[in-house]
Amino acid sequence: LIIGVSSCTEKIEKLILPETDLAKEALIPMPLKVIPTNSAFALDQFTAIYTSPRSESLNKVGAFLSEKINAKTGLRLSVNTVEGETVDRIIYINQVDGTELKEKEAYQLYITKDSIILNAKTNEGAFRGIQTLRQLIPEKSNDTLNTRSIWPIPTGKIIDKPNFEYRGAMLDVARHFFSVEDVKKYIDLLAYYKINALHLHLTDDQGWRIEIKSWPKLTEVGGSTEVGGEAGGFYTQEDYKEIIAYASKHHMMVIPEVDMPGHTNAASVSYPFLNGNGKTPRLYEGTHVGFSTFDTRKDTVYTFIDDVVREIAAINPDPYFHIGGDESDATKHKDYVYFVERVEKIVNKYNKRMIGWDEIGQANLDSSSISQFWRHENFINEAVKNNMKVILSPAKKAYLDMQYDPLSKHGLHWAAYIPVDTAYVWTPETYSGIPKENILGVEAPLWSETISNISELEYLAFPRAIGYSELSWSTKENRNWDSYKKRLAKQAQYLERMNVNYYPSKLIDWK
Ligand code: TNX
Repeated sequence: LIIGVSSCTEKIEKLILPETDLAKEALIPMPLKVIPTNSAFALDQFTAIYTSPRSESLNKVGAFLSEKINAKTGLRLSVNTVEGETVDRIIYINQVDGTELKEKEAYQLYITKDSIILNAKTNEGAFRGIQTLRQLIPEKSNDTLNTRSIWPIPTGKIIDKPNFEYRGAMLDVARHFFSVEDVKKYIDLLAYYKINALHLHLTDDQGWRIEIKSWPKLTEVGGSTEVGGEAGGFYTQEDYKEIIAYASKHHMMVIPEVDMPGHTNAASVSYPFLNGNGKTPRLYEGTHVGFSTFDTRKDTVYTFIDDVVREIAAINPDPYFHIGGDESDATKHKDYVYFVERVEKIVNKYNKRMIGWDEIGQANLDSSSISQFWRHENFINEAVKNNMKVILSPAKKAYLDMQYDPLSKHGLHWAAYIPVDTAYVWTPETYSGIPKENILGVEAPLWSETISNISELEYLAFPRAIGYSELSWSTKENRNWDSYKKRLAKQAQYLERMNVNYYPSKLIDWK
């Protein structure tokens, strides 16, 4: 046991601190470097948070930490308010410039028994560091060593930064609609594991889920149903802004996807002039793909797309716009290429970088555009030759809608069964021969043909989404299944406190 002296005059009291090992903590994703010093910082009611500078934005990061400490421990830590005598120990959040902190998401944590110092160059870096700190706070206080409750945080040093800059999760709100509250809960859970991109698949054959003021029938008609025939739904622009604001508080980008020229039945039912497959479009509640297409040779279709991109870009400040582009089986090859090249210009006009599923590799695109690998090696190679960046979402490894095994509930298995180990044990750095410098990051898509509520969403996403966070944040040298599965087992406490319906895979020794 290590004895620390509490400095507060009224309560001079020797705190008894447990021995710790920072290197054995269940941190996910695994930080770059962890150096333990075996003592403890006693988080208790006499701890306060200070930020430097006391800027509004850094103050918000401090307030976020205080809010989360409150939710976990019940303690109320003040942020940037002098409370003199009642404060014994301080958690400092500092904005600093340093050679090791040049990346925007890098941070360093110095934990001693007297203070915690979190250094980062940006608010984003500080926010990532806070997730690490949250994971170090024990779920239960230690009430036996001292006369008051303390939450001992292991001392030592953590130096950390992400391996990939893009660490994403996609949610399909088109096949089944998910409410703003559901999306916020998913953001909470993903942010805890340092995911920084939420890709929303907003439109598909079965539903159009985002209000476009200049084309109101998209949601009135196209948003009125979903797979299975329930009522569907959509986000008003106010709802959508609420999602953006919530994501931004969690330093998470939102990537809006309007899937086209295929997967557009809901749009064409709303405005039949868009349709290019020669049939009369009707609302669709099934799960087939590949039957719909826009009419790629009509200028009015591009006027429509311009309005849609403009309205969404105006409420979604993040740098990317996803145009889908997958499974356009009802579009002729030359029309598909023409369409993607023309839509790229619209996206760029609104100052967004275009992302599309890997089929867009067939078009001749600007190297600023990004191809999302899901299945076609030939198309992704074309994109790489074009010097484009790639997001890795190989269906066989990274699709959250694949069943864990033949007996697990929900999900499909057209690409593979993906048990928790298969989801984790692969190497994005060398996947499919794509050079590492072309890889922007990893994203785990969750298609929603087979799930219709947050509990079913959680069953497919957890625990696998946690593994994708480590695959995209941590270096290859720091990833290891045996270590990961022990750390994953300990996430049960957090998941249970958050009321997450995770899949209790038998591969993990949940305590
Ligand atoms: C393929 S992945 C699709 C989606 C389906 C998914 C089901 C991709 C780009 N297209 O339309 O929802 O399979 O796993």
